[in-house]
Amino acid sequence: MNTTTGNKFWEEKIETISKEDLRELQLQRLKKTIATAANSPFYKQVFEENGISPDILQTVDDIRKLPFTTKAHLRDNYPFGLVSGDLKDAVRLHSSSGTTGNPTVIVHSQHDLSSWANLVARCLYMVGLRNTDVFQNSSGYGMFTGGLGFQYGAERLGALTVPAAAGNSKRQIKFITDFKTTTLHAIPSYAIRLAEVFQEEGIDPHDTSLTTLVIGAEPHTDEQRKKIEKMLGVKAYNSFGMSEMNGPGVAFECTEQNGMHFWEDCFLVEIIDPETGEPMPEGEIGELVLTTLDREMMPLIRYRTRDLTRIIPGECPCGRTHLRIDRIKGRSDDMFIIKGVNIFPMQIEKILVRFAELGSNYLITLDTKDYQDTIIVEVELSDLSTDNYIELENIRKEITRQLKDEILVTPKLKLVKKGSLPQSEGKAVRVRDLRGDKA
Ligand code: DLL
Repeated sequence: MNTTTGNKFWEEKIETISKEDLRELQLQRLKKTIATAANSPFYKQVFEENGISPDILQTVDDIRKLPFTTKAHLRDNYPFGLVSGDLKDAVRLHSSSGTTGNPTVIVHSQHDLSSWANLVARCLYMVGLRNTDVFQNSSGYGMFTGGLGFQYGAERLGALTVPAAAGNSKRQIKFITDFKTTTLHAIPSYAIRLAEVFQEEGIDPHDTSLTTLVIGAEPHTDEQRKKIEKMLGVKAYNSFGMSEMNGPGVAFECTEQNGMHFWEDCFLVEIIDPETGEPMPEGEIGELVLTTLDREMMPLIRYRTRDLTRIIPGECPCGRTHLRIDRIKGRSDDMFIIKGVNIFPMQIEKILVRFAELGSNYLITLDTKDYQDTIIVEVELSDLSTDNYIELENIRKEITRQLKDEILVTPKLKLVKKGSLPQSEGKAVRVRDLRGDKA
């Protein structure tokens, strides 16, 4: 670990490890993970049924001999059926906010929390955070891992850490100004909201000490990132994680801003065809499947994330050897089908972001009318839009045309007043599917 300001790496040796050494390290850790997992009631049964023991692994690719773990397994074995360690050594529990049924629960030991904090420190160091910086976290604290996850990581790095927590934008801005915050963590939809409040308060964010933004936890397009960077006068780095894999600190962009490095010493990455479960050809989009390699209380093996992405081929000029994944295209369960066409919300966002007359808050509603699927896109206007009805109508037609080109069906587009769509405190809700309600 590195606390000096001159070095480019938090842990140079591990971040620049050769591919051969990395594979060897992964193999050793994978064997250990399987041996540990066998102590949980769930994996004990799975391994017995499938005749699995650590010595079936000759190479890392032999992981394919093991079955997948899914969210349903976590729910069905709620709360502790996948816990492999002794609960007396467990020190923290996070749970997801599942809307139906049991939530998913992840339990951590002291070792797990320390490993997690180190990974988050590694990410933050990579984008330039140092112990002389002030790091402000606008995530919700509590069960959502963006709060405590970043808190302990930034503290491990040695930055002065401000646990501002979610909401209260005026107070966030006061903290940024008074404490000279240099790096802010925010979910992308909130970063936009904050930029708007800066404007309302008559403060130019470019005049503050803020230089770096860490954004993640929800899908966003590269266009959205650029817009946020411009509005707040910062460099914004994409951060990927999920509670089942600790939380944040799983994959993170470096200063090249071209894909997120996946920390392969702690996670084994597979990209599979979500239909067949077979590996996708190199560089192609598929479902991300992850195995923890450094977790002792609750290891997960071949966990199906439902997130769709691809591995970016080639080496990164930053010198880190850990693979890079592309921006998350969506979740396989986010995709909706309208008139037989598969659509991801990000395809719609990509078009909306092109228009300066539009704000960033939008809502897609799927409904049925006369036995036909309909798609309604409501989007807030920005301060740059006009009041002139004819001009607005022309803009509406142009956006509708571009949306049709992208998603192949014609949506009903409604331009609505700024601030009129619901603004969530946590992750933005972009799609409302009312089709099932009428059945
Ligand atoms: O969102 C952990 C986190 C907190 C990540 C703070 C980054 C920053 P969950 O609430 O379990 O955990 O949600 C995980 O969010 O499977 C993805 O679908 C989505 N997601 C997370 N990061 C990104 C990202 C946290 N950078 C789920 N881009 C994941 C797109 C993301 N989607």
